[in-house]
Amino acid sequence: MRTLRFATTNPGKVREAEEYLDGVYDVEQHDYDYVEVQSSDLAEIAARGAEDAFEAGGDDVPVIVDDAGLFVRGLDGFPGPYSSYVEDTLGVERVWQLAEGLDDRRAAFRCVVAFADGDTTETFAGSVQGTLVAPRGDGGFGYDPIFEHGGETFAEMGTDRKNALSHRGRALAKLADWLAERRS
Ligand code: ITT
Repeated sequence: MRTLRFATTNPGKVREAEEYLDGVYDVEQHDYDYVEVQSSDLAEIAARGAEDAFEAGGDDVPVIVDDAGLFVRGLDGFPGPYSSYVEDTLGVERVWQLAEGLDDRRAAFRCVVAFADGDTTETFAGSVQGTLVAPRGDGGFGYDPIFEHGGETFAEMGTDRKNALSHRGRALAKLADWLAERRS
């Protein structure tokens, strides 16, 4: 089986990619804090990150990087590209407290998966719409407990079901199709 190296500090992302690419790619985590360029464009952050992580790997193993964020409509897209910083500082419970007072609690998860192998850099985007709710469920990671889609929060779903609906699942589907086409 071919190996894809997932450069991320977040094991939750790796679990989802492993399950999605199961049997086709061996996904190994490189716990590497890639250089995040200052940008509001997830694709630019992910692409530069994948190139940086590929160089850091020092071999020929292709690398993927995933840059994601939660975009809350009633907060003009906040926290967006700053979602990681906001989770670390405010925390998910306080993001819910901010959202609780809003008339419009719709939100989207967006993600861009970038692939780099030294020759080619490609990006694949995915997004999913949902509504912010009081925290429920103990699966998933990050903002999953407050993101509801189809009556359930992402933290109430198994990885399989989340992958079938989620921003990351959609981006991974595009990556998998592209990789399959490239091999044929
Ligand atoms: P790496 O950059 O090392 O991959 P990270 O967790 O910092 O790890 P991001 O910057 O892409 O990754 O993540 C942005 C934030 O959004 C972070 O707080 C995540 O927990 C959260 N997040 C990303 N994908 C998510 C998902 O599928 N469900 C819930 N929260 C998610």
